[in-house]
Amino acid sequence: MYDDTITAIATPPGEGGIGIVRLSGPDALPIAQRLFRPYKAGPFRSHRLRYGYIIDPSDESVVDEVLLALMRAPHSFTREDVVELSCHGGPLPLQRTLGLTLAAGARLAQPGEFTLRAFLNGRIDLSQAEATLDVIRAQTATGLAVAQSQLGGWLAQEVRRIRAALMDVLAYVTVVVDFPEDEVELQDVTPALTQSLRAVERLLATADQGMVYRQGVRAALVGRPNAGKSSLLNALLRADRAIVTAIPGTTRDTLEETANLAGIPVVLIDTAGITASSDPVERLGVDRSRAALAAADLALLLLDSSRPPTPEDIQMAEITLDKPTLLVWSKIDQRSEQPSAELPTLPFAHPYLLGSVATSVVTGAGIDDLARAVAQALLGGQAVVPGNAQLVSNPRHRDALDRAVNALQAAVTGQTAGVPTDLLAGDLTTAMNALGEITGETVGEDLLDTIFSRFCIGK
Ligand SMILES: Nc1nc2c(ncn2[C@@H]2O[C@H](COP(=O)(O)OP(=O)(O)OP(=O)(O)O)[C@@H](O)[C@H]2O)c(=O)[nH]1
Ligand SMILES: [Mg+2]
Repeated sequence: MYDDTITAIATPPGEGGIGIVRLSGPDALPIAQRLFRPYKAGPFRSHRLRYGYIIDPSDESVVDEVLLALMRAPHSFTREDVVELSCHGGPLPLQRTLGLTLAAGARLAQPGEFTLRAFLNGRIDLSQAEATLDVIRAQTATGLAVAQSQLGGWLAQEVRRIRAALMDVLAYVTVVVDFPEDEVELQDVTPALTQSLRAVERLLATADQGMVYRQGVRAALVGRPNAGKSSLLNALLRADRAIVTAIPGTTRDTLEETANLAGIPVVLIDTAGITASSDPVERLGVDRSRAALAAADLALLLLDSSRPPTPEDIQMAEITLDKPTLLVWSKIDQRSEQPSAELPTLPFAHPYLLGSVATSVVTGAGIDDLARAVAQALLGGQAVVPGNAQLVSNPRHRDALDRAVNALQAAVTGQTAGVPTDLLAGDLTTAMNALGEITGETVGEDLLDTIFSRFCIGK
């Protein structure tokens, strides 16, 4: 437990209905009482609201009319005494109230310090602390479900269960190594190791999908001028974001906007139609388009379905050859053929072509199909989120699971090959430490600093 009391404005800057100054630490209530004048006299009880005023003790002036909430340790977010002062949500009342808590003896909190205390005081583990940030930053409902699920602690429980099983094996191995003269009955630990290995592998197998929901992905719209890229961007966003005209070369600069495609936050990048033009401005745009494509996870290659592919189309298709690509036949409302008539095929093989969809921004045909196709492409064909949303979604966790798998594989291989038992202890310790990094049982201060510095002040 800490002996100092921290304070911060917990709500975002700007104007709002209310804004909250939060205090946590042993002196949270005494400090608050130095500036709070209750409307009615009476005791301060935990989890009860008190109505009153913030008073500047230097001149007795009223700073704001507020509600004070007291949450006594250990029944609070940090497991310390917490006081929340709900002020009017303007910069001045909040800044002045904050200033008065500082003058009364509190210290300004570091970014993420409330959550850090919740972690260090054992209320949540590190994966739950990280999940609080994911909840705040979730970009889609599915991303939020994944974050809430992790906040609920399933990952921590699963990791602890696997660590406990490995601890049993390690204890046994240690006895065999340290006290060989004792007649410990030799057991085959391979089945226990294999079981743990499979459990870690099952977690790891969810990570690619989980990270897509948490972090989102980047998809670049490419195609020759006038293919309909900006129109498609607007249709997927359901907003008139990009300028659309019948003049080829309308889009000069790349433009990014996040769309929610089947629960995945997808940053769509509209690009300038790449041509061999000598117009210097357009050439700059073309360079940016190539850069946008290079940094994207997926290419949406647009071909105008109402006319046969041109050499420019082929040139465009060729620059997508090293990217996972979805082919989009645009403007199907303008085709002279029957809607059921076959679309032309690409006149060459594309090694990473994941499928094709025909769309029209005029009739809306194919737009939802395209969103689903993008999701399918990004999730390796498994677009179904489990009902409990239990997916590993953090690269740090994936990296730790990866190292645990490697160490456990080495342990299993070693056991099978009859490697001396003391070497097994090393692999087991490596695996357990890697798993402990997820829950925070085996992390150093540097890593904690890195993780919590990404939080906002007041969280
Ligand atoms: N009928 C029809 N017209 C479309 C469709 N999509 C785009 N267009 C038209 O095609 C023209 C070009 O559309 P844009 O979206 O600006 O094309 P672009 O690929 O962004 O073009 P640049 O920015 O020049 O590279 C405009 O006149 C659009 O109205 C469609 O699905 N059906
Ligand atoms: Mg455009």
